[in-house]
Amino acid sequence: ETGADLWLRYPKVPIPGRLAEYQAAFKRVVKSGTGASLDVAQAELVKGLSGLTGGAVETGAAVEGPGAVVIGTATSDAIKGLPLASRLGALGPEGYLVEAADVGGQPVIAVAGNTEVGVLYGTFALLRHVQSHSSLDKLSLTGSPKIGHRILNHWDNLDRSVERGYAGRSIWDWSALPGTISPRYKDYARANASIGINGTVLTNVNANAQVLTPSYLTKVKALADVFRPYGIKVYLTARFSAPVEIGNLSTADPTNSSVKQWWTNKVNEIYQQIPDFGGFLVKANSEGQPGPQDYGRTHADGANMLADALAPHDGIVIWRAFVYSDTSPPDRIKQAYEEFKPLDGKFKSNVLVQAKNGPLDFQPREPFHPLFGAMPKTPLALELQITKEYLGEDTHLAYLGPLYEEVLKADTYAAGEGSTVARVIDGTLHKYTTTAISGVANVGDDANWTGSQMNQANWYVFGRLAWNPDLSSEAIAEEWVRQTFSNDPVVVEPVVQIMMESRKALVDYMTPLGLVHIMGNDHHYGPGPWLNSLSRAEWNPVYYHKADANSIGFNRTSSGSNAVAQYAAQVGQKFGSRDTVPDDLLLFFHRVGWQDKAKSGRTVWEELVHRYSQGVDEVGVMRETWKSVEGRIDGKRFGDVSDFLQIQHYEARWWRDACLAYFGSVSKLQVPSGYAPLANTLSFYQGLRCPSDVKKPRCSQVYTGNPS
Ligand code: BDP
Repeated sequence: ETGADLWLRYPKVPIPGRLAEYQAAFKRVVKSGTGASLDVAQAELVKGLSGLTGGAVETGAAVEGPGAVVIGTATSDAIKGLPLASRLGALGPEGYLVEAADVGGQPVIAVAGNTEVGVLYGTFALLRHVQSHSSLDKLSLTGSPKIGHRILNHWDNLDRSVERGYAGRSIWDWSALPGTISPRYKDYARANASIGINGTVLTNVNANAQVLTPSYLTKVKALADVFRPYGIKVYLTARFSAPVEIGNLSTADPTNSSVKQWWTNKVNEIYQQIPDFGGFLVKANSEGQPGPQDYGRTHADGANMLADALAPHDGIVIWRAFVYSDTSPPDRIKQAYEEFKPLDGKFKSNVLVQAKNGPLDFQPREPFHPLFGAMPKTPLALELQITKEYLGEDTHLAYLGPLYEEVLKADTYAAGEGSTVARVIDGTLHKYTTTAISGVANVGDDANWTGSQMNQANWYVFGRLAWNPDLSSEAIAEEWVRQTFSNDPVVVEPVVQIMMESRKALVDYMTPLGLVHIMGNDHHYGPGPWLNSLSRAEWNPVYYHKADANSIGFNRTSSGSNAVAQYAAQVGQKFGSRDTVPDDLLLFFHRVGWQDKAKSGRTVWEELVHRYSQGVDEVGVMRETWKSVEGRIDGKRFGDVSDFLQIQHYEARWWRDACLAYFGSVSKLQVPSGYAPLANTLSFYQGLRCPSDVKKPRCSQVYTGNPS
């Protein structure tokens, strides 16, 4: 197996009793009503149930006997008379119910929704249930999404390179579109629909205006046509200077009437081709991107101008809050709040402001972004990174469910206790009428889609949490393993255990104790805490840890940058006090002496050594644990994961030794006895050059033997 089937593998059920139960229940799929989404739901059930039962499940026009799955909307002939139809109303346009029912005196399984797409979501819920070998007795599956727009953000360029992509080239083959439609587009849509994703931004936030030209819009339309039956809307990134670059105007000033007219015309042109176009995602005045500030206007001026053009078509603007500049305050992380908080209430109703999970930049661990809870009048969208830019890219196994869960459950205290980030973004806290969550996609044209077998889980968990941010990441991990590898407990338990420990292990060997952004410049892959040569201070790792002979850490308390004041009082006090700040975020908020004590009783230096060492050991345990599934899953995927775990183990040691060599050189402290000595000198690590294509031989190949 290459992994190409993702979690939609549908292998024959190996347990005789369960197989018999399924074979009796799944003889044919009866579609009540017509429509493109019903067609794909029926096709998916036929494919899935045929595979799982090992027989040919048929399609049928009517329930002719026992063993039918009946799919339809609430108003369809087969569903409308059923008792469950009355309960559908409360579930909204995308909700579903899957239950045993009686149609024409025959026991059936009904898959019902208020819309066809709801039926499709019910279809995938049933297939998930069956792929997990669960009983059909008292079957009752119900769901409706808590967040309205659940969107992948592709950072894909028109030349098929992918910014921060580690899974090959872009899956959008622009030169072959619209004439050639790769079968992958449909499988991409199936995979997304199966986890409830209902939107995709096709292009990079560092945008290229060309995608808005007529020839590209025809290609975009072709993709939208493939995705539509799966309930997936297409969005594009809008380059703010497009009116100048492709429109021959001399300005892109959002208050200029020609500029407004240009965007209105452009949006109308898009909707002519794509009537359900989702809208624009915009990165403006950030990292060199053009924006309204170039003309002395605000983010709200820029966003509202686009919002006006989109509003007649029900399109939305997702305006990113990822801003920092070299003129920013002495603490980069404060800028987004300072720029956006004063604009609360100034955005049109079809604008969302999208903030990354943390105030810095997708680090292995950072606190939640202080904008969450701070903009009650502006719907905030949460941006998570699925592609692992700072977390070991394709190779390192880091299941991001716990990271996502950590931010969703973080309490902003915006309206007292329980004001979690999840309640902010699902709109319940501030009564947002529009809600969204985005994940920066990790999908490419690699056979396994995501650059590694295990990275598929991060796509999966993003979708499942976007649907319901209250699900547990552990339960989702189990779901994924059951569908992707095996239902055998001797596989499920160890693999879930590896996944659940993996992100903590990575934080331990890369950025323990609240360290951040100490990766090598540009590639962000290997360690580079010593780096200090880039032109802008906040691009350099030394800016973030500020280690010297006496101390380490960034003082963000009231005696420092006072970034803690951007949080609600309870949160700011907790982070700002040395007594209450969790050690996991210690150096993010505090500057401490090397000999100060961590909560463990160890000194800060000893704690750093301890955590770095523990991280390497944890990967060793993950590796050993993985060995236990050998022979219980297919050899190809077993081998893929084993190979990457070996690389990860070596590279964890590289991270540990390089970071401790550097911090030890600054603090003049030695690795205490009882811990492995450093394998090489600091200058050795500083001399390593990490290849820009990290699939090439690793810097860490210098290690031999057991990395522990
Ligand atoms: C940073 C990435 C950069 C992105 C930027 C962003 O390194 O490639 O363009 O985020 O989110 O983390 O705009």
